[in-house]
Amino acid sequence: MPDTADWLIAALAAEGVAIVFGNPGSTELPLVDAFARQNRVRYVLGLHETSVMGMADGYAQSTGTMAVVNVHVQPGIANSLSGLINAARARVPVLVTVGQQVTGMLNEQPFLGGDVLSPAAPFAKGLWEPRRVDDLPWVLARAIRLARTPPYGPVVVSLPMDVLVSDAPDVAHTPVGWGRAPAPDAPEIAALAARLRAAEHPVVLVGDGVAHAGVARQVAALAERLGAPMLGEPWASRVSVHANHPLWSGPLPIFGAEIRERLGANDLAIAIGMPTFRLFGSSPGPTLDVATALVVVDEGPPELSAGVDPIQAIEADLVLTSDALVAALGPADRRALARRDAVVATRAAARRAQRRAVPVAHGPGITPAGFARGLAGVIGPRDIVVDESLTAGRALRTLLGPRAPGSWYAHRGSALGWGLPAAVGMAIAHPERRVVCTHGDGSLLFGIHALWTAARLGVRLAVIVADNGGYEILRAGMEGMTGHPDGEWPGLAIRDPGLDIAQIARGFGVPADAVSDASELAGALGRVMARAATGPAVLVVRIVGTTPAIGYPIAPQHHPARA
Ligand SMILES: Cc1ncc(C[n+]2csc(CCOP(=O)(O)OP(=O)(O)O)c2C)c(N)n1
Ligand SMILES: [Mg+2]
Repeated sequence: MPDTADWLIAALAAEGVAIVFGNPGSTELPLVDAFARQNRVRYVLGLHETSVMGMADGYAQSTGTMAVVNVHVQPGIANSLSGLINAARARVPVLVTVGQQVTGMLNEQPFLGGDVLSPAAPFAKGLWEPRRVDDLPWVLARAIRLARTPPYGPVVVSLPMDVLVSDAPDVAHTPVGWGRAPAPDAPEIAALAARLRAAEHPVVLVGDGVAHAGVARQVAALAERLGAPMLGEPWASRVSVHANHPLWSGPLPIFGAEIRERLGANDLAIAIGMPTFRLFGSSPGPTLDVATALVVVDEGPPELSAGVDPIQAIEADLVLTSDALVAALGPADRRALARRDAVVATRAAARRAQRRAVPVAHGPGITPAGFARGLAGVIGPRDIVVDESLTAGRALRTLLGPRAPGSWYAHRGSALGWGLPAAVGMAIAHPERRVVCTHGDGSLLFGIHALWTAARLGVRLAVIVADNGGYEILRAGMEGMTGHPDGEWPGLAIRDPGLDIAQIARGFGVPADAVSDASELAGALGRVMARAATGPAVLVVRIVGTTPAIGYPIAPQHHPARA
């Protein structure tokens, strides 16, 4: 007679789940045993929960499916929290199952039990602990449906051991499919179309939600009919609209004061599929000038920051809403065509200037710009790029030029250690494509365990590590905060001893090289890319030179060190 663990795996298979990413403990042994009894759902082991969560995140983001994770009791969920933060921020549907002690023992504070839900509560859309086997079917159905209802996000289900080893529920799981946001109201669409038509200088703000909903074409059509520039949200992690679109004008900045300035000439901004606005920190004054009206369109309640007050908010399905808006707007009028020509001309010139502004390296060392230039020379349009390279890769996006949706992913959450595991998850999902992961040395260490899974599965993955000996972004932030370019601070450098990342990678079973001479960079990059055609490979690039000072999350005039 199959037990509940078999039932659970069959239920996941019925939902189209092909892989469970996990790290087991004794509470998970019945499940691990059940995995061995079937071949519909694969168990992929990660050696730390940061890797498990990151792999699931990358897998889900790049396939547009829900990922499933299994971790071990309180320590497992505790180690998963950084991944939950990242998944929640990036609106990734992930079902996290977590082992639990026998329910009857929970009040005794036993070794393997405790509250596994509360730690995840700030990040999960919903959390459940079925205490009777009869509760598992409806809990699972509700959890999966909620994760897959926009805005997507992680959900958590605790799996007590006594439930897991019970006889299976006598109902088979019926797939719950995907939820959709409601259709927009026709009068709302008409009112918005009228507003957009009346605007003198409209601008379209494009969030990651556009990529999630697959409405790049409609959003570009909207911008074309308005003759309006398209700007990406701050901290975008996806290519929402193909960046070679002539109206694409790059991302918004990350401070409110900068956004106000950037949108200062626009009397109407329409923000689609994004928070308005997720800021890096505080800056003086409001985020939008009174002359810039805002309209928000998203699949859930608008995520507004302080003082941002939209004149209209539509909470509805993005496909239906953008289709309806394009239809309601009709073809571009003369004013829109004139605006379009002006935007196209300034954008083309700005793009050329941006590329020219990336410094050309001189001397034997590899500078951040040299690193980015080298990479841009070897990354192809079909490669999937996963970027957590922070300062060293800053120019990469500009130099790479336009990327198609699904070929560039960046870190959206704030918890380091997403990039490498996410890249491994994407490489598992897309064996037909090469994945290129660009990473900082400091951030790499947070998710380093994923290298083992990459080696174990032999995925086609090139990991290029910018080794600048520490946390350069924090040093640049310290320079911005204190005005001192070369002070000595504790906690910002990884030196004495430095890391031998190539050696660490080899320890995980991944071939690795290091390069420090600019004249050897192109050759070394060529070799790691060639190696990645058949399995994972690492190249450590030693970086010289610093990056310019960056803004501190509290504007300098509020900080005593600069006052
Ligand atoms: C889990 C977690 N811990 C700490 C931080 C703070 N933090 C942000 S950036 C950073 C350093 C990143 O260093 P590296 O990846 O080497 O990039 P670099 O700044 O050198 O370009 C740190 C420690 C964080 N964001 N997440
Ligand atoms: Mg670094």
